[in-house]
Amino acid sequence: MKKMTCIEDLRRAAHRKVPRAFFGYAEAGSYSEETLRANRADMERVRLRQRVLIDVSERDTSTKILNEKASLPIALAPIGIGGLQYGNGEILACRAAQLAGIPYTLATMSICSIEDVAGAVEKPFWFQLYVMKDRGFARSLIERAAAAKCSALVLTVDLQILGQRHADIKNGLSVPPSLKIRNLIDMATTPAWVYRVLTGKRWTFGNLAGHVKDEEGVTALAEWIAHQFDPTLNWKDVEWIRSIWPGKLIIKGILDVEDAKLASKTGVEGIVVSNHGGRQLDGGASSISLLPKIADAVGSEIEILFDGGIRSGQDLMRALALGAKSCMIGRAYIYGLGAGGQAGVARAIEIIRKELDVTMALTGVRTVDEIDRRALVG
Ligand code: FMN
Repeated sequence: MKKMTCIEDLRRAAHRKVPRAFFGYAEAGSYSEETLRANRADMERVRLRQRVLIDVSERDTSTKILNEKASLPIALAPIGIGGLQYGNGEILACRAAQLAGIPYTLATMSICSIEDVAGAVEKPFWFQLYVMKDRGFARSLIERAAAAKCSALVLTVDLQILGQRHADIKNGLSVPPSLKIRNLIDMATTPAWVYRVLTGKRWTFGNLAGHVKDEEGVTALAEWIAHQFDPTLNWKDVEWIRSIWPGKLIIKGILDVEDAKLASKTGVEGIVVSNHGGRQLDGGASSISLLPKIADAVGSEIEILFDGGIRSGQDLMRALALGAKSCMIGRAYIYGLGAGGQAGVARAIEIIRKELDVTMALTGVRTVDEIDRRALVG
């Protein structure tokens, strides 16, 4: 893994090792992918300010996220079917995060279930919730997360309806899934991937087991899920979840100042400024372009996390400078997972740690708390 010097190296390795359909799933944005591209393009436009002749011999990348110590201002974002990038992927990513001293978020739509992960790791992790039409199911997920001692609930609110990702349709991953001969040929070129996935704990949605009869198979399950995303979801549901989840609650998918103000009045501990990595509303703004306004409006009332387009420690620095207290990374670690399982995720985190450390030194900053807009040009 040492030869992997940047996230792009991990991306290329994952491209070789993960079958096309599943690598394409991780890469894709919705529709024309304008917002996906804007996340990166706008990130790169934020210019860091070079400072010199400041004693930066003692530097510290550690911080607190929601009042818990973290060795870096990042958490691993929830990634649906992450376990199909590498067998048992969620367990491996969670272990890498915990060894590195940062939070890991397990997705509702994970392959390994809440209980699979809880039974395989040492410390509590975060759980991401999609509130489905079947509120009894949502409640049962919350109860399972509490029983597994999850330390935060991340409520994703930007998927009341699924944004179309063309790549998934072309690759046979839409609903109903229709894997074609081409998928099988692709898989034949990645035998190590096939072996790991087939010998892993599971290869379908672990948290949803039992929701359709086993004999009805993956197609029925995928259809059940697609009909369960709930367009009626509203602020009353947030109140309801707040009333039944006693732990830390984070709303993920806020991209508007008005929504951020409403969120700050609900009693949640944090929000994630996010456009779901460009996978939902296409044609919308990049998350980095909206971060400063949201941070100015509610940053003193509620903890602000950020995601979208972070591929380096420099990007992390940009987001912190624009008002995020910490960030989530999605594809940056998923590439690592596809490239090398736990070691690949660990490598992704280490790459970002090193880059942040060097960037702090070259911008004259010694601690994460010191990072603010003075670290930027203009
Ligand atoms: N966000 C969720 O809240 N729940 C999910 O199940 C989920 N699945 C995702 C699957 C993939 C392959 C990707 C790339 C993102 C997914 N997201 C999901 C969004 C991420 O949590 C995060 O917001 C996004 O990846 C951040 O952008 P980045 O990939 O540029 O870092």
